[in-house]
Amino acid sequence: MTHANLIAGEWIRGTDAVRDINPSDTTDVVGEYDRASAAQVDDAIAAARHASQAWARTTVQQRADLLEKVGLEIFARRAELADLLAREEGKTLADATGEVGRAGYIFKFFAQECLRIQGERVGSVRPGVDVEITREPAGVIGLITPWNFPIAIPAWKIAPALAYGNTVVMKPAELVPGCAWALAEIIHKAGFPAGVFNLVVGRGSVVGEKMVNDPRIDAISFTGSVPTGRGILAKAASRGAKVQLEMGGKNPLVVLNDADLDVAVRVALDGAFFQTGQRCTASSRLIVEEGIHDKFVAGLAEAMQKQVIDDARKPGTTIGPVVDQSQLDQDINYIDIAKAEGANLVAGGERLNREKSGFYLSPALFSETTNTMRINREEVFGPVASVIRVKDYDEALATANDTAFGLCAGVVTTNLKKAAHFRRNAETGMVMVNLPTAGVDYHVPFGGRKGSSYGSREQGRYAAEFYTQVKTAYVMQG
Ligand code: UN1
Repeated sequence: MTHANLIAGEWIRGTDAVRDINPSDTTDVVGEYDRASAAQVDDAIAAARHASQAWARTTVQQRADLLEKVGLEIFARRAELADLLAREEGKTLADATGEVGRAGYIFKFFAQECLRIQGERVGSVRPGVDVEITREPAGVIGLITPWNFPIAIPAWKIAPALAYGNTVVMKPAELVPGCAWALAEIIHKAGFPAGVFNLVVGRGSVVGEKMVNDPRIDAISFTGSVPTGRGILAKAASRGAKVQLEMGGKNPLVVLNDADLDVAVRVALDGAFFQTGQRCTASSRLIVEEGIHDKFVAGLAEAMQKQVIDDARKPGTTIGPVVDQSQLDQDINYIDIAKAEGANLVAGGERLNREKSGFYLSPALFSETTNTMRINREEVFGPVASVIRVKDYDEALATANDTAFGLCAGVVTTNLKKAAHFRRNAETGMVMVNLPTAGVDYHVPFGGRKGSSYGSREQGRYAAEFYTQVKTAYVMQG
């Protein structure tokens, strides 16, 4: 089955197509998704621009009703969408089901959020003048989404964009066009006016490039790698566009001597390896205090042996495959780098063969690493984590903060004072206490500091910062 792009409310066929491959079984083609040509991207941007004014003037009730409809439809099709997600991306069916639910709730949340768009009225310093501060739509938004959350990340960008009265052109990652296409179909069928939401599948170098450079796009929200994000920022900012970037992480999980060992192992296993470690929030640096170090490493290695690495849709699988060959090559390359740097491979890191031909890799745990090694400086984006031994809490905190990234930091401890201190002093946008660094709520701000993020926060009501622009009106009283 072929899938066209959604441009100005019509399904427009492309010239060539992306083959969406199942990473659990590379003989399984999930579908063919047409690539939009540069001229078609141009049409999509023109359509979004054209639809922009009328959409900005719709009532909050009209927008709330449409978003609610999308949310309900996602829930009605949850099982089918989860199967598609697990099939094209490789996360387990349970994780995929959770992610589809998250996407549904995000639409429902922003349906309500439409009704809460607020302004302010303040007194003027001048007599006889009223001052009113309101939020207006940012305009036409370009969304560029990654492959690791094929429906939740599109949802958390599209829903606020539409809720606050913007129109959208979205380019999903070429590895996972299936979920994006399904979501576009749901949005189309819900009855949004033509051009309010446009889907353009294609390469970053063609479609993404055009979106980033086109002056008719007012703002770009991107989630993906650091080099791509930096490139987008340079180009989009140079023409004055608003930019929001969510990029990498090298998230620390600190385990203190007083931690409950079972909690520490469970939190590390989930944070580092679930969803094949393919989360920008994954815990890739496990910073462990001396007194609990050996027990923790042994406990985590034991828990890793119990994982079932297999077809994402097979009952019982706990960790699915790596997303594709090039990501697998990158993971294996970093495992080799770590070995060459003198890290000790405690468990895993092996290419696995299963009944079907997929990109299977056993999760890899390194010990005896230092924070200066490349394995602890650079993001791998796979099921690879390393343990850094530290002598006390102060060294743990300093090590946690000694990184170019700042997305999320976690601590496992039973000591309230240290938990509170860590929470205050971690140089990250998000902090977790006795919880994995990955796995976040859908209604509160998401984002990082330092090299992890740029611009204002995503999600929850904080999303308004990016998707609206503020107007201050001074009115002479009649
Ligand atoms: C999560 O950990 O639940 O790309 C969300 C990512 C993040 C989303 C993580 N933007 O991994």
